[in-house]
Amino acid sequence: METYTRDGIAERLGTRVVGRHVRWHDTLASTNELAMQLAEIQVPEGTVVVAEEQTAGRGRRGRAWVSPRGGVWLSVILRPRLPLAQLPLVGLAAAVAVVRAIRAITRLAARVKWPNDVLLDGAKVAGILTEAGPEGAWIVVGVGINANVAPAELPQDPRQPAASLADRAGAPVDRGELARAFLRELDGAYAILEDTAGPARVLRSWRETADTLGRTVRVEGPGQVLDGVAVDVDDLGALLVRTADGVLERVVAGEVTLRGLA
Ligand code: BT5
Repeated sequence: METYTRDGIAERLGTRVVGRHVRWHDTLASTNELAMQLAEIQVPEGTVVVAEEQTAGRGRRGRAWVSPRGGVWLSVILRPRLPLAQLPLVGLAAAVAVVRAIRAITRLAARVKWPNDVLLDGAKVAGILTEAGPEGAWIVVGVGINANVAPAELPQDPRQPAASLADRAGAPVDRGELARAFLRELDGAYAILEDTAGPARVLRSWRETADTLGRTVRVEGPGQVLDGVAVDVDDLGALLVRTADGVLERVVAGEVTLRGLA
């Protein structure tokens, strides 16, 4: 039975915050765009916006996110009681939640590329876009997972190959199961994040699922290109890269290309 429906998600979740309200749309420009408007008009925390298809799906820094039917495209509205500087941890927690959901439902060994891309054997299967309101009053966590998207519908960029779960698993993925697994994982991580020891625990789980650490990387932009070894993330989620001259650089934003094992 197809449970990737509003009721199929809303009625079976059993979460604390995430997914308390679910808004279902056939077509939207972008679930993040609508979720940000809803966040501004004070809809309850945990509201999830889902679309079967996005006509103007957004990636980071103005890039487009290809979102045909068959994927899981959703946004979660949160109001974290966290200092502004710690908001990036919400994105890292969401990436871990996506990886765990994919592993649980498909058994595929997904991993995270810093900060929050989800890869399978180097191909991008999911992406996360977090967008925050003034003073961090709210944050919208937008997640796109290429669940049952035909490979031919995905972007063909040799620098960053894309893949879908169905293609890699050899069978269609149950999107209801996948979305519920993700929302439950995010709900758990979100509860953890707000306790005192939470950020450290979230970072520990991020490190366990990361593909980036210990690798030779190139980090591009804004305004710089850096080559080095990704040694760790700091307590705010910034990537620490040791360059050839031994300097430890702290990266808060940029595109990482994985080169090889250090
Ligand atoms: C991301 O951006 O990875 C964040 C994507 C977030 C999408 C979700 S869907 C629900 C919610 N509503 C939205 O409007 N957005 C969020 P970035 O790292 O900038 O990656 C974008 C780049 O990935 C593009 O420039 C393409 O090269 C590539 N790309 C685009 N669509 C893709 C897809 N479906 N699968 C894999 N790669 C894709």
